[in-house]
Amino acid sequence: MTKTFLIAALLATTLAAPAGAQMFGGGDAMDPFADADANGDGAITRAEFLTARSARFAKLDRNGDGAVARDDFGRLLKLRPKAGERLDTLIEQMDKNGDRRVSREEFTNTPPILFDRADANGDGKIDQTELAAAKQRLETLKAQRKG
Ligand SMILES: [Ca+2]
Ligand SMILES: [Ca+2]
Ligand SMILES: [Ca+2]
Repeated sequence: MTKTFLIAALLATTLAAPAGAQMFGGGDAMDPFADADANGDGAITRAEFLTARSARFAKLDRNGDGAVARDDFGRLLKLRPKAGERLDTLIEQMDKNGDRRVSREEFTNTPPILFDRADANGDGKIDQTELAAAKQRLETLKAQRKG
């Protein structure tokens, strides 16, 4: 497993615990595949994935200042300091200019590693079987972290 994939997976799961989901008003913003199938044909194309990711940025940037940073998660981080530590790590990895904030450009320019991993047969879309396998891998990662 590549380091980059691990980071992407952590980003997808770090704040996905139920407590976090309530804080964010639903878990969709944290699920990299949620609502991605825009045309409802049961498969997620690369374009659909990228569009969904872009929309997710807007949800993560809760204070709407154009960057995802600690101040977007103030209340949650007080309740869950460990989530805050992980968030710091993720910001470090995605923050290319070192201002400790992940701009929309930094967020969306990250290669869609999760998509490429999930598209096991490389046909440019994630079908239901591949989606189930990808979610299973994320669950396994989460379980390992709780370890
Ligand atoms: Ca589709
Ligand atoms: Ca923000
Ligand atoms: Ca595929």
